[in-house]
Amino acid sequence: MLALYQTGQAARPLQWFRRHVTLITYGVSSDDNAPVPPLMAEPLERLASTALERIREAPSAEHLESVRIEVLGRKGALAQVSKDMGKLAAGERARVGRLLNEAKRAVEEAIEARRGDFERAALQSRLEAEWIDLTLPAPGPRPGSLHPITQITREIEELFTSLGFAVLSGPEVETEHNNFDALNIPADHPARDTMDTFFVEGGHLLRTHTSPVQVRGMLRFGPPLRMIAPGRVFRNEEVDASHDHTFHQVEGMMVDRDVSVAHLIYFMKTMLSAIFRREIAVRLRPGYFPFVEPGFELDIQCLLCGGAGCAVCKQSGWVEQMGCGMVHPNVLRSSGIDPDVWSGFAFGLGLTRLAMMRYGIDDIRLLLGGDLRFLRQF
Ligand code: 2NL
Repeated sequence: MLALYQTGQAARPLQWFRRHVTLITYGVSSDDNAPVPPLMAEPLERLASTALERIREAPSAEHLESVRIEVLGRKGALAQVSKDMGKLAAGERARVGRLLNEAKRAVEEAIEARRGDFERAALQSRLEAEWIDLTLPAPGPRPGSLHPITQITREIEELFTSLGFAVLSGPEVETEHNNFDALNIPADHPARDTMDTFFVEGGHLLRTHTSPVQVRGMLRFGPPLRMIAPGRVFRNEEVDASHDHTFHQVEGMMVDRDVSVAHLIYFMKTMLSAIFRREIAVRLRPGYFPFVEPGFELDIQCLLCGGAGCAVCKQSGWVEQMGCGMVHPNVLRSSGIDPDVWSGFAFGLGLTRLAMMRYGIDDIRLLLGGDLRFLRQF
């Protein structure tokens, strides 16, 4: 690469030097007589003034940096001049050296100044975008919400406590006796197949319903007795959108002298009207549960069509809601209550199904899945 090309004379005035010393900083011409391209012919001063102009007009800090590298960098234009100075005569070299230093300082200062412009502009735009009003009151902790099943459970608890019922709870790991035998479901009873569950070492099992809590209630308090037992129960289920291995129910019972189906109907209507927040019509059909006699399937009049018939009630006007009945004498006896003196009604209501109906949840697995995006909606 050709660089400084020297006109020969040593002691020319500076002005002359500025006009005539030609810097060839880029490229090589194969033909020495060919006109030198304008960029290659840039005198040092023009190199500097072009650089200063590019610095002034640099649109961004990144662009400015690329100008800096081109001009001041190790392989930049000024470095090239500096390298080519070796070919000058000693006197010329000193003058060119001075010029070079001046140019370098001017360019460096201009770059610093322009960089300062960009930094101030960047700070200004951050200050405009990121300000906060410190006089505003703090937002405080984000409020949480109760799980939909907890909400329904609490409503039902409130209603029943207002009607003189106790709210009881009991262990989720139960004895086979409390979960089955005491409920008129002996070892060889076919109902055991429909309530397959998880057994743990030592013969205990995960309760399949909250009935064992009622057994404990009867043993502990005796009659007369009004109680409900909401809670988590377990079944060995093939899990899909409508079956989970873990779900919630509430059972309840009232044992007193002369309790009849009339009492049962009154309390069920009252409970369901509170849950659905309107007057609910109910219908009883015979239904089988080993722990009651007689046992009933309780239907409510369809809330969508009011009983006229629609897709939800399959044109029948009624929707199956829960099971209930009069406590079986064997069950009373097992828990130390004389069925000749006392009678009672009992019921079981699926809270999981109720929550799904109320909130339009179409997959049971969402309820216990723990996904906050789901839970935050309640
Ligand atoms: C259903 C049906 C029912 C009961 C639960 C009960 C408990 C005792 C004695 C007598 Cl200790 N009965 N519970 C009675 C009838 C039906 O549940 O389909 N539940 C979701």
